[in-house]
Amino acid sequence: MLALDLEDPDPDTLLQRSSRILKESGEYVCAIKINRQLVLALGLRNGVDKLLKTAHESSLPTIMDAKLNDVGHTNEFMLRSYIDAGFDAVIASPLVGWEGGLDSVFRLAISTGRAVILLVYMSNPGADAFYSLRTMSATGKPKQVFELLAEMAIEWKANGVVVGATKPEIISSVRQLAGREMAIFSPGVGAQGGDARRAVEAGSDYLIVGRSIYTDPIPSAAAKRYRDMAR
Ligand code: BMP
Repeated sequence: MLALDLEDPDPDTLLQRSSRILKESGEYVCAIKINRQLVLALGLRNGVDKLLKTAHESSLPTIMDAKLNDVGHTNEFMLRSYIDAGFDAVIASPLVGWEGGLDSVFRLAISTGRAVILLVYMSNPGADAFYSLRTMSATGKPKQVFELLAEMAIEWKANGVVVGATKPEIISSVRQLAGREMAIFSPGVGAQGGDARRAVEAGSDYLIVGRSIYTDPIPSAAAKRYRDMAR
């Protein structure tokens, strides 16, 4: 999956560059992930929505990496804006919990045929400080935070989970816990040091790649390389 996180001080140039990378690399990726940084820079209307249209013309699903993590009514409002702009899926954080947190997100996603992907273990080195904390589950069994989050994803019937490609051993644990059906999305390949082969062998279904594609002198060639590696 292509993480389209380009930066440019000029919004028109940013849109043109993002669109070019998307068109050139599109045939080698299976989806597009857009981050809040691009939404801030371009706006949803007459900006990011143009990229979504381009992606959809190539049959590429679009994922809004909103990391939704607020109370229910604002989560719902944000998700509705993303859906209205044309997004097919959203990334949310399960830390906020179900009731009055992500319940509204799942409800809206289900009623509009959208997917929800939950953050279970982030790819950055500092993520260990929280996601691997040992804690006690409701049944009194000791568990690590990411295990609880993966269990929430299963219970809430999320469409997938995010586990950093930099943590192959965690990918394996989540795969064991969640079974074959749960899609695992792994960012952190390349620029953050994650190894594509190790992530896939550990059980990841989708590699999320940003800088290692869009900063390459030939982005389409880099996208093809990662696609071939994943295969
Ligand atoms: P890059 O391949 O350039 O490192 O980008 C990774 C992308 O994945 C970024 O869009 C980032 O926001 C996202 N991401 C991540 O890097 N680690 C996570 O744990 C979760 C993410 O969403």
